Amino acid sequence: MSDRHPTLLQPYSERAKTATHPLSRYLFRLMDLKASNLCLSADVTTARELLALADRVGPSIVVLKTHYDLISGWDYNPQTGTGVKLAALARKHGFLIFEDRKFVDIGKTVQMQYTAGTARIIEWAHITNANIDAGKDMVRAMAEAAANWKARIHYEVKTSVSVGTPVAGQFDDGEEQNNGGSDRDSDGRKGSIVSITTVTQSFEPADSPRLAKTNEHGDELVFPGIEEPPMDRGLLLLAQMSSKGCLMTKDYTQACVEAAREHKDFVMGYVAQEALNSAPDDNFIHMTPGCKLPPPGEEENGHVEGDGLGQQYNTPAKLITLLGTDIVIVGRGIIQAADPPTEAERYRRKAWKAYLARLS
Ligand code: 6AU
Repeated sequence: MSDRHPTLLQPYSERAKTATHPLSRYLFRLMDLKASNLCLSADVTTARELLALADRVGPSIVVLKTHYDLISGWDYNPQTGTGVKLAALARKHGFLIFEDRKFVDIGKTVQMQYTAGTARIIEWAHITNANIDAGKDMVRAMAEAAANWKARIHYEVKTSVSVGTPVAGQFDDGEEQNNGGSDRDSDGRKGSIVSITTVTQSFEPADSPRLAKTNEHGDELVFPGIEEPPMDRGLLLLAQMSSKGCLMTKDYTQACVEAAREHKDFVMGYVAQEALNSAPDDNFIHMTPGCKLPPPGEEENGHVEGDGLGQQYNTPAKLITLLGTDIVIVGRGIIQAADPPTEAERYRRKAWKAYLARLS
């Protein structure tokens, strides 16, 4: 870690003023507002569980991380599907969506994987990540794809279909589809889940506050205290991994740092195990997985065992105060707890305390 880089001692509210990427500026402000530097890794297996978890844990987090490809019943409909429902929950609770896709391929392929195909990740995920083993041109390719996407939606014909803000317990589970229940339509969907109340067509700039965010009843909830995030998309470079025996070398990590500096308008920062800001004007954001707390009642900073499959864990105090990361990413530590929202609050408090300790 670059010792005592100025960003290690700066409050997130200050870093919000100097970060280059609009989404980073927004995220730092959100962290300050919610007193949270916690990302939930929502590694559950059904769309129903994912949406219910996002709704219950949303108040404690600033980022929700998905692996859409491990979710059964993911609904790909671009207007009413799982991505849209997640986006509504993100607006309601104030968090960003990070699809942990770990793109790695030639530039043309990653452009297509990012913007098209079944999942159309760019449409619903504010943030995604890339392993740049394939070379730095891949980052340029993704940056171009994101810029083109933003330009295209700027004046596209917008068909807005209201879906209402979902709440826990109301979510469809793809696995249950086609069971022929009487409350289902011919597609096997529960008629009560998605109520299409308004269809409008208009030409509207993407930064319009009205774009696809309101419905006839005006009942889509929006988190108070901050405006909605900018339409920009952001990339995190997978610079270091938490797993035992990881083959990423120092040279690879350094190449990530160079690629980030070359694409400040698209790269928000890193998924890494330590802070990588070293040049005077570096202000990249760091998110770190492999984070777990010892069970309540045990020594707070004690050793935490790995998962037996290569994952290694550190406490929020070590990762944030000592190693200088900004956001801790926690999956099983929260999901497997008896009450995930209570456990998420415990992680939020510890991670925030570790950040305050770093400042002082
Ligand atoms: O807290 P866990 O161990 O249940 O989950 C950790 C999550 C998983 C991994 O796919 C992801 O974090 N992850 C990543 C990411 C975010 O890119 C990198 C890494 O080095 N280690 C890691 O666990 O969803």
